[in-house]
Amino acid sequence: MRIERAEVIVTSPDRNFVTLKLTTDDGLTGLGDATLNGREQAVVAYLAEHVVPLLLGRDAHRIEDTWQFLYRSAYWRRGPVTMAAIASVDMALWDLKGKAAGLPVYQLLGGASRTGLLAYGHASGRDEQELFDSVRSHQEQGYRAIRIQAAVPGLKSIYGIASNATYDGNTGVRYDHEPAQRGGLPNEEDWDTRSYLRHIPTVFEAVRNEFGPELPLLHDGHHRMTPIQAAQLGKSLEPYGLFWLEDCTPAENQEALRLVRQHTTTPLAIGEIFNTVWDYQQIVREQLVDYVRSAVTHTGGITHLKKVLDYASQYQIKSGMHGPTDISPVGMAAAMHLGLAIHNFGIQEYMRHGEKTDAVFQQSYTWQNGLLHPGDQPGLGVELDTDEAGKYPYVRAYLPYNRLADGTVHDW
Ligand code: CS2
Ligand code: MG
Repeated sequence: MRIERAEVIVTSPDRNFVTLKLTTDDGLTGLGDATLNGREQAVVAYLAEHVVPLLLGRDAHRIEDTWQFLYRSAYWRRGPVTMAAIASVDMALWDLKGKAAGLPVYQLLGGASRTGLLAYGHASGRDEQELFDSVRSHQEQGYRAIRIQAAVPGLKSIYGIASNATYDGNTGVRYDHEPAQRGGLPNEEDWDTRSYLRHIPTVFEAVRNEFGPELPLLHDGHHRMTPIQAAQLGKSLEPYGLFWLEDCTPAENQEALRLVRQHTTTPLAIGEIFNTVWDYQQIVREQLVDYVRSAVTHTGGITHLKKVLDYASQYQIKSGMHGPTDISPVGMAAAMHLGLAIHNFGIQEYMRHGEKTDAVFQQSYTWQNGLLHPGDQPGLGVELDTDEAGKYPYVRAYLPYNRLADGTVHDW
């Protein structure tokens, strides 16, 4: 099964997506997601200029060898661009192998370890009422676990507050939060950690009073606190029994989490901006996190993320794969196949894509009673309609950034 064609397809239905499409000499096609929000064209160039020439004529069955070849022969290793490019090749090869075998990818990964995947959605609000409506709307959509993000008094705009915070079954309008803004320069947002630290515990107190103690609640600190501030927040949220506090502090310095761990038992999730097992080495070995947040798309594909999760499983650390709308339906499907097969599955993030995106990417995965399932189509179970994709040309888009009151640039 030799690779005869390799295409890098860029489309922008509801947002930009980069997809690698491989076609073999016996006419099978495989898809891989290579979307890196706000830096899409860097991965397009890496694939088109440097990887595609290396794939033509290769035996598509040799997934591990191809992974090692792309990782080691590049000489320059790791990083978001390289690992998204390798991830897309890896996903496309698993898709091809599944189609050649007539099996869904999860069967090739060892079969199903559960009947479905618990998923969480994003609820958010500019005020308490909007937040409560957003939580209820997600419960009506079947979500059994919900991430809570709230506006902070005194701050103009912060991460995670949707332009539309509810689903409308009549109009089909979905929860819409797309931080990357098209056609311009990055938006500058304001941030103040002390106001946030004062406000967020009051939000969780209100949500618990309104929705009770059982509902699993998650929160994303989005890399904005110092280790001691993260420890403070984790401690002040303990009474509300969070499922997890995510990205509580930037983790380039993995030791930073030791201080957080020393002060709070709130479960910690980290890793959506990590790209390789080496980013996790210390925090897993020292039991400094409880959930691995990496996405298949940004961590070298199914082959490499499975190694990260197998390593984490020795420490009883579970998966919590990244799944916002900037992970394409191909990347979401890959996450679901891996999530269904591994033992240490924790939870899957699931933001619903828009109608245009659903028309470009035909998906066989399902969402029922709060559980995701990748479906039983051979391969990954997602097909790309190139004509439909061709309707939506790429538009450059940037994620926002933060400045503190004194003008200092801060993590967004
Ligand atoms: C976020 C993402 O979903 C999450 O947990 O951290 O929405 C993140 O902001 C985007 O993926 C950035 O592209
Ligand atoms: Mg996050």
